[in-house]
Amino acid sequence: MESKMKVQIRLATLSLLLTGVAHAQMTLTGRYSELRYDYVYGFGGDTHSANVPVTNSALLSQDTESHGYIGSDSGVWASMGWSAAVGIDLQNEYSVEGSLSDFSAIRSSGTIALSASKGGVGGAGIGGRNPGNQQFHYFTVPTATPYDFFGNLTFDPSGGSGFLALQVFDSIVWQNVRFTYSLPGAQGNFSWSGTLAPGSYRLYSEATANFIATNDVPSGSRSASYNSTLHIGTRCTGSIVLQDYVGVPRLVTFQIVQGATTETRTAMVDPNVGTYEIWTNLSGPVTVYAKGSTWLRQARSVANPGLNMANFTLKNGNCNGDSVIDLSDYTIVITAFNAVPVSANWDIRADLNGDGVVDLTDYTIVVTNFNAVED
Ligand SMILES: [Ca+2]
Ligand SMILES: [Ca+2]
Repeated sequence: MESKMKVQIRLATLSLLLTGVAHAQMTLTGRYSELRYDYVYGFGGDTHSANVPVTNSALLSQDTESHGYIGSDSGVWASMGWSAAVGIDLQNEYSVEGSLSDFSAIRSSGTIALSASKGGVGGAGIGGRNPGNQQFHYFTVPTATPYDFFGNLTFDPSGGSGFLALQVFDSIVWQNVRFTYSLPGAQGNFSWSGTLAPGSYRLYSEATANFIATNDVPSGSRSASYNSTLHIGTRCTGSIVLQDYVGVPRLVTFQIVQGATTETRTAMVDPNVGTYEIWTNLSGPVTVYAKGSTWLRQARSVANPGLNMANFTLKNGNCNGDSVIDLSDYTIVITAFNAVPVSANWDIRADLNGDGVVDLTDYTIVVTNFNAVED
């Protein structure tokens, strides 16, 4: 007879097999933003200076920081006029796709732009540095996971610099997994892929710039910017047709379902391109659902998520976005019939084909697909 413990182990193994591969959740554990600038401008007793940091470590799913300064002064010294001026704009933002405890992407971007000028004996200098425009995003990876890291870094080499780094903590220091210093000129476009081992990681983004006006170069401006997207998980692609539609790109929501686990992802779909790209932390058999604002949800069974995993053709006519095309949708089109965006009865949900007018074309879409239901 088997012992009670052996039976429990067998049951645990069985339940693992039934639920498939465990869902690996990526957790954003920390965030830090700093916008810092310093300046000196003026002359003699009319000199102005400061070193201003603006920091934020609130952990949110998205945030934007911006800060700026403009200053100028002028005067007369020994019968000669002088002037001095500085200006700076700093902004950064980030967002995670998914939730803080189960994200699939971190997007980070930032800019710095500054200028300084002087006349006569005046002096002016400004910098966004130490660090300038900086962001950290800390996260944990529980199991070996693929990633795609792409973006762009630009700066004026005569007075700016910056970098983007994907780093892992080796229990003593942060080590670079990917680093834009490896790019030609240490800037430009980059697109890297690989696999992250389990561990603690951070995305480190920074841009700096500075300019000091001199007698030789009495005025000037400098700038730097970065933007990056870090996708965690397996990249999944396929074709998607937004039926009966000619308008601008639309957001499609995907749900990737395995047992009790559901991941929600979104992708902008350009009807002229007709493809999608999403990332998942699931492997093994899944059901993938795709749904657009006025398109019915469609389901596809996928043996293993990845490239070319499933193609969708979404049926249009679901004005109210529920699970069926019926009288409610018909009524929305009839109520807005003949409307254009400036009309009193305009309802964007009724312009099913996205051409800017509610007319017979939209009516026909509802009538043709009448009574269709979602997967
Ligand atoms: Ca409906
Ligand atoms: Ca229309």
